[in-house]
Amino acid sequence: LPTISRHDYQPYPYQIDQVRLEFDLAAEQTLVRLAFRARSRDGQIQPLVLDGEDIELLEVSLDGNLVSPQDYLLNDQGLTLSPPAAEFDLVLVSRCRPQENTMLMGLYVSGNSLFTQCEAQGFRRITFFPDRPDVMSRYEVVLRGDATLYPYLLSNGNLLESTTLDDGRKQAVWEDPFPKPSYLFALVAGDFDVREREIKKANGQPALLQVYCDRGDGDKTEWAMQCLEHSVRWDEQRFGLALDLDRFMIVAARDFNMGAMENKGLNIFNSAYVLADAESTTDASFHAVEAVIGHEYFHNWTGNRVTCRDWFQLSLKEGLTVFRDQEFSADMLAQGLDGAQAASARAVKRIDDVSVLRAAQFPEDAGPMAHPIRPESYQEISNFYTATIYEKGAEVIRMQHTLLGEDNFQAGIREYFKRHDGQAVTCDEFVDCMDSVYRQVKPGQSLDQFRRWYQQAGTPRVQVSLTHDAAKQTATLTLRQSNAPAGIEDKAAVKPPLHIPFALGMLDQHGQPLSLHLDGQKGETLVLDFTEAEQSWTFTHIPEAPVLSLLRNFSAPVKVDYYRPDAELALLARHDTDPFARWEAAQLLATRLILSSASGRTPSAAQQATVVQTWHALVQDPALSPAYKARILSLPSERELLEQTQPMTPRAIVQARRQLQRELGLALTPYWQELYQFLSLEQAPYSPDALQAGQRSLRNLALNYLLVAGVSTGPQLARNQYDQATNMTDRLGALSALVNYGDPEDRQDGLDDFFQRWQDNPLVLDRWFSLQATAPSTQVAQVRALMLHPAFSMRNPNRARSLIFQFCMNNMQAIHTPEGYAFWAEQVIALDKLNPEISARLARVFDNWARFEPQARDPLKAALERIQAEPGLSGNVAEIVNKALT
Ligand code: B3K
Ligand code: ZN
Repeated sequence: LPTISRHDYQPYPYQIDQVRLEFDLAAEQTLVRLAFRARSRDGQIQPLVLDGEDIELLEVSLDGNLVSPQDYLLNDQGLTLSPPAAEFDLVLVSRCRPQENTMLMGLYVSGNSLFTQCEAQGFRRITFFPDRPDVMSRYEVVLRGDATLYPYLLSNGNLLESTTLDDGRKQAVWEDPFPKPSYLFALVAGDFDVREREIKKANGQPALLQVYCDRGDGDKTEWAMQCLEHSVRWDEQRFGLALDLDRFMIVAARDFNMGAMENKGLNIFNSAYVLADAESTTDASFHAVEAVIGHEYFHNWTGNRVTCRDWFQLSLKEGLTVFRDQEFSADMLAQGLDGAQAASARAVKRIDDVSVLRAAQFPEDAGPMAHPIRPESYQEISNFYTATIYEKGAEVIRMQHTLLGEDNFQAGIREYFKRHDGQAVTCDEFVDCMDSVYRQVKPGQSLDQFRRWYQQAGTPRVQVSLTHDAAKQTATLTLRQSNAPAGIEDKAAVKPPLHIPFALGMLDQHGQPLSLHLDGQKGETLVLDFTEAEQSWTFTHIPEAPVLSLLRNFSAPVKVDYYRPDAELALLARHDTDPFARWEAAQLLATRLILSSASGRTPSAAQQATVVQTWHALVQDPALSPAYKARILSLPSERELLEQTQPMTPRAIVQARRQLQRELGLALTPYWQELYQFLSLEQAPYSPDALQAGQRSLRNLALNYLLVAGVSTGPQLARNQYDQATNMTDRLGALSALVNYGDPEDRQDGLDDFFQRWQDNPLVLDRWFSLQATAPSTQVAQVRALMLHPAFSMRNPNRARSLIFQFCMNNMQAIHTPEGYAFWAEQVIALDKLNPEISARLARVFDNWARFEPQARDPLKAALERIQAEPGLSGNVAEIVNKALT
């Protein structure tokens, strides 16, 4: 497999201003006619290299002259031509076969419709083209297809005309006024329900918003439409960025590799992130729809108007756009609240985002695929749509936001669009813009050192120590940072210190917040510029030894090491005014207890009592919002806990976590019951708003504690909740409690009933598969049986994810067995034959095999070797497996 290096970047030798594409669409075969005029950038005639994969070349002509096959070079990667001049016209006809396209890259069939997915390198599966983000052109697109099958023919930009041809087919002509890279091209052909809304843009001009979905699902797109309108408003108000098109379309597809795709003016979505109604959709999914609709919409500026020069710069658009969607969601949650309530609402979103980072990105940074947010090399770009590029990338943007503050950050954003609108740029050029503002507001400082975040892989560790001088009334804080080698490229890496914005506060021994004084700065929270390997700060006006509240709001993506007694964590869990750090303290208390019992030590009675007393205080705290309370009373996820064991001991973690759940369920039974009853009282009409969603999630948490502890009233509460539910959060919450902790009869009755109710709704059926995939009672044999269920299909990524991925990732008891590992390898191989991009994601589940306990290591290694030995393995999976075994 060839490795592509960031430093090998060369600009494309030709400029292509205008592209015309004509499609004769049909599922079995589609004819594509491409025409463009190319102009050499330096006036020299150079070979014209066009990417092309899995498509048939039928005809090519240059300046009107047919080129015969002896005069071009065609192989499985593309076509090379010898242009007649430095400027010339090219016309090319090719054929592709959407029906046979199981990779879901390029033009493919989903349901009865045709969809495209081009990012990163799918356009080359549609036609021969320089399929790279720095070649930007204006597109005119003509679509022709059967009028009955494809009454809607959609592409990017504005609809110029829509006609019926003499042969009865439909034809539509689209023009996108903005130059774009090929990865943002899209077309859709099919029959849909459409929801429309006309809005006024910031400049007073009208714009048409449309949401398309399968016929029959049209009543489930109201929420998506609302989210889209909120996204437009939010980007106007918070970022000053207005919709630049007259029409903005979202189309839902049942078969989709990822969440969604930001094609200019024609976003194509996994239907899981469009369709929503109270009956069939959980609160969490409502919020996921909002986040993804926001994300794709925000790409219209951060990604589309300014795009990436090359794929090493992917985080330029993804990190920034994730940061934007996180802020959008937080602002929506905090809407109408102020002060501590708003802070707590935003903290809930922050907690959820940090949990994702820790469960998905920290392990990546500690495994063989570790890479900087701007990678140095890759073999298969689709393997680099990672938690590092997205989530850590967003943290790196967030740190710039923290260093600059909102107003200066927005000034940096304005500078970015002033300099680069319409261009394909690098991460460095983004930081240059932020740096230009930073230097103005912080004379003598710069973001030079900060740029190391783009170069270093690995999760830095920060060690904390504190001394207090009672006589001088000072507290001296010392921080030490280190970033161990990460990934297979990083063996001997020199890693100079990073610029870490480290937010902290202090409490006195009674839990009262202290006002911090440091070199003329004063405040309850201060952000330290932590730039050296070891650095100290002395705070004045501190009469007694303080309790540190560290890394407030998770101001940097690092791990903090600080030894302190449980009692201090308990104090923080009850009193910290920073809601994130407060949650963190409670989590850390529980984590310590779980990790120590997982490692075979019996936790002391005092240690257990501290956790129970803390939970006791929190469950009764009237000041906490329900959503926040649900977070702070939950135990850390298995994945986050596992990540902290060395070697990793999955089965011990599952048991130890379950044991603490049981203890908390038992010790606080009356409180869970009371909470449950109290939250069952109000029955306002369903809304996914923060208050209602918080109440439902807290009620489900209480129900889970009751069931896991075996409290006798639990199952009846769950059965009633299931039967009486008017929304999916209640229904699924009850069913999942029964499936995970109930007796076999309740489990089976619940699952059967759920199937009967929802068998015609694919997104809900995915839940039915997931529930069973992750149930503690499920073993490999049950998963194999479910794979034979008529509703199961490997070809639908959502279905494969709901059963196979959920089982391999989230059923630790069953997957960590010899049969489990063999099953995983078998499914990676099976999936690879259909859809390598998805298979490579499954392969990644155990790329960190070497970190597991000895009894897991050998069979996991054997399973990886089994995959590696498979003939005809895709480049996608090969890259993962080879790196894992290096
Ligand atoms: N930009 C797309 C990613 C699609 C990549 C597929 N290999 C989704 C997003 O981040 O918005
Ligand atoms: Zn994105």
